[in-house]
Amino acid sequence: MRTLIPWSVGVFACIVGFVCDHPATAAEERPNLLFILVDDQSPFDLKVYNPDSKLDSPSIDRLASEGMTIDQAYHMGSFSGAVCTPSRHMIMTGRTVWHLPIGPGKTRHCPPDIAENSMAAVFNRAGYDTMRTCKRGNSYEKANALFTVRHDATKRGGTEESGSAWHGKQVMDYLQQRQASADTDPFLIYFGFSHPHDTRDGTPELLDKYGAVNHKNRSELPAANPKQPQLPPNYLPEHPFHHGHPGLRDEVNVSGVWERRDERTIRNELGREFACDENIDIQIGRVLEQLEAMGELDNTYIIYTADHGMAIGRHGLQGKQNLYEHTWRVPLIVKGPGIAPGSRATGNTYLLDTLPTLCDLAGIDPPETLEGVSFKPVLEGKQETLRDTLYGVYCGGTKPGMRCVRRGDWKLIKYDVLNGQVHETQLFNLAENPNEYLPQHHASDVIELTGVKPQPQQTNLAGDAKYADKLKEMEALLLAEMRRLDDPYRLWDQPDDGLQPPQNVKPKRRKR
Ligand SMILES: [Ca+2]
Ligand SMILES: [Ca+2]
Repeated sequence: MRTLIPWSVGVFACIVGFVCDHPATAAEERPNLLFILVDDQSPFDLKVYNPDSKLDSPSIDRLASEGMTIDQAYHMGSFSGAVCTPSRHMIMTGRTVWHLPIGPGKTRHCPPDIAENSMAAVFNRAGYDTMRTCKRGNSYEKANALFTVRHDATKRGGTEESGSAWHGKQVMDYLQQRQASADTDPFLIYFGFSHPHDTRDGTPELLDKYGAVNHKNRSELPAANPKQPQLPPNYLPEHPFHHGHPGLRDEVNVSGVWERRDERTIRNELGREFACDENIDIQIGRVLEQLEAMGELDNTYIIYTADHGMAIGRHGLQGKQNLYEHTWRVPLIVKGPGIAPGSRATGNTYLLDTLPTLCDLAGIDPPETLEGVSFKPVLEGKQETLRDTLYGVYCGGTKPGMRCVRRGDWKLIKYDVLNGQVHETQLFNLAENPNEYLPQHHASDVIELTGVKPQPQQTNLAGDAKYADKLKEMEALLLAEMRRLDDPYRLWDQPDDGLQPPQNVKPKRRKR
């Protein structure tokens, strides 16, 4: 009950000889930080972003009702099919996508010793206790290794030991050990999960709740079940043109889905996703209760987010390698001291703003290598957004790949893939068309499946002469962002700027 009666605890600490020059007061007490990162989750799974969702997530709902929900949080993108990897490097270093210690920018645009300014390093130096649990791999190992206590393992099974409960247990054990040893140092806990990333093996109870099965037989469809989540409103049986990454695992080889996009397959997979989502929510609930019991909850900032979103049938896609809102956006909910309960803000944040924000919340001098911006002023209600313009990239397949830019209600996506075979432009007004409906969503067979009949203006507006000026403006904005962020590529209808784009790295030949 430290936050309720700091004086008596301070005196107690003095008597038994802990750290004690003088009793700590609530104002002096440095906050704890609990950073929760789930693997592959669209914000639209969650009721706080999508009131139509069938997902039960009482713990996340609680964070939202006691804290702030940020509506426009994004990851900046990826130059690799493993979108997790650059995303997690951005989280760890607070640097932009082309300025990371991996990828095309690593030699020209990133200091060599950046791990020394990554999340755990910064907080260790500031006297925080740092602890981490997460999946293994597709991440920034050099930065992960710096957490003082670390329990990483990939847990995507449907049991306590093999699933999300294992990550929950690591945090519970850690908190209980702190309690037992009366450790009063502030902590930074990186509470990562391996789910809802596939394989989405849920627990039997939760699979049953969402009418899903761990479907393994490639030659059969999973059973239909009315308890399964409905098809997403922007579901399509196939994407209207090739996404540009042939043979991409997430689009052709996810167990239970493979290349199928039919209703039964997608609804079953969404049921599996929800079973995994709810299991994560249960683990968060346990940890919140433990913090409350320890008297630490009120002095802890809790940040909930995902490394990127996910399609699962939206726009006929299955994976995380696209720039539609369901995948480019991430959930971001923050509860903690000074944040108005039940508040919302637009935000316009990136995941690479995480480390600057954690430093700001903890009152730590941020390292000079950060390129993100603290969103603490947004959390305090002093500012609605951090920036006007948001940029996104996916180019883990054929180059130069996909790019997008958003400003206000307007969003542009461009595709330059398959060696010039695909040149596509999409322009959306997200206030009118938040689900990014395309002409294909207006087809009667699609409407019959989803039950959603989009309005005529809810479509790709790129070819509409009425919006020619807006299109030009957004294209100029995209080019300006590509230049500003050191994007090493240019699209077919952009000046080449004299760049020599990086060549595709050929995979190393395996020795026999
Ligand atoms: Ca991921
Ligand atoms: Ca300690």
